[in-house]
Amino acid sequence: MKQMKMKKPKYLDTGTLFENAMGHARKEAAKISGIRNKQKLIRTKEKARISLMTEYITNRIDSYITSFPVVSELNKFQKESMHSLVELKEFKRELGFLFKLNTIIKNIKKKNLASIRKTDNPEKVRKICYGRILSLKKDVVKSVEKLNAIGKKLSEIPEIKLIPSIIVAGFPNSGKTTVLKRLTGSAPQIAAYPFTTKKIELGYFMDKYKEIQVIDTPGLLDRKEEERNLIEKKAVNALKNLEGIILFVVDLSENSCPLEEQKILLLEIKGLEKKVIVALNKKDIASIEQIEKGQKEFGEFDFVLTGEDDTDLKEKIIEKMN
Ligand SMILES: Nc1nc2c(ncn2[C@@H]2O[C@H](COP(=O)(O)OP(=O)(O)OP(=O)(O)O)[C@@H](O)[C@H]2O)c(=O)[nH]1
Ligand SMILES: [Mg+2]
Repeated sequence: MKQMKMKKPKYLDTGTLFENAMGHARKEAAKISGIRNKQKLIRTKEKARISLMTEYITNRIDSYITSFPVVSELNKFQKESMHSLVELKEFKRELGFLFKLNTIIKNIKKKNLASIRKTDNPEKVRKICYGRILSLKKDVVKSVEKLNAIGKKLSEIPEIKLIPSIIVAGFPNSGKTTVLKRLTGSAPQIAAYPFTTKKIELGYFMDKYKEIQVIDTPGLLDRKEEERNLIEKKAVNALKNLEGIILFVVDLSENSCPLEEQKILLLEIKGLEKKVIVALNKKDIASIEQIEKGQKEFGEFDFVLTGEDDTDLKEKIIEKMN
């Protein structure tokens, strides 16, 4: 199954990184034997400790750095998702800073391995080397902590499957997530207040042997792009940059917003030139007048009355996909 994969940043625990590195080096170096000349044995062990200790740290930092996604390799949806979650400038600066610190550690290793060959006090050289590396610990920890927080935010970016999809959109509180749940059985948070959904949620249902993906988005208000909040921007990003049929959910009961205003939002979304299905939702609590008004107001679109049971909606989706 093809998927919009994105690298998942690793989490690096710096709490014990340096101490573990030293412990690991000490233990491994202690195993070295078979050198008769005592002076040579000591030198070999101290050399090994420098290499093992530094590599323990730099290998982990290297694989940590490369676990982060490369912005230039992302598609538009992922790039915009990243934008809405983290400050790109700060992210790049922090990653660059950690890379530099890692290079410094590698250079300290090289320099000290060179001087340990010439010295008659290898233990002293190893201690100086450890001291220099430990003096960088504070900076490494600070940088990794920032990157760990960034990585956690990035893990929110959904892995969208590249299969026939429905993108659910509409005003806050109109019932989008409820529709997702009724269609797919998936159960993200549903509540009677606006902006319950703060990120994109996915669900799936089967049409015979074909899997259909339902992409639930946060609520949108009918307002200018520049006035939209970060949560709304996630919805706009999905609507613009993902492939699929838009399922516009209308709150017939007008609890959250009058039908006319919901229609204006839909007309704006229509401009994206994607296929649209309208779900006239909450029919169970809407008055007959509201239902009639809804059918008239949205009559120019392919619509289905929904609430409680969404069998008709499923059929409409499948029909529209073929
Ligand atoms: N009676 C009735 N209530 C509904 C229906 N659909 C949703 N609701 C209720 O409307 C409220 C909002 O539902 P959600 O599914 O969270 O709405 P949403 O559009 O996802 O909201 P945001 O994520 O905040 O944009 C909840 O209290 C639901 O139980 C429906 O068909 N009938
Ligand atoms: Mg929701």
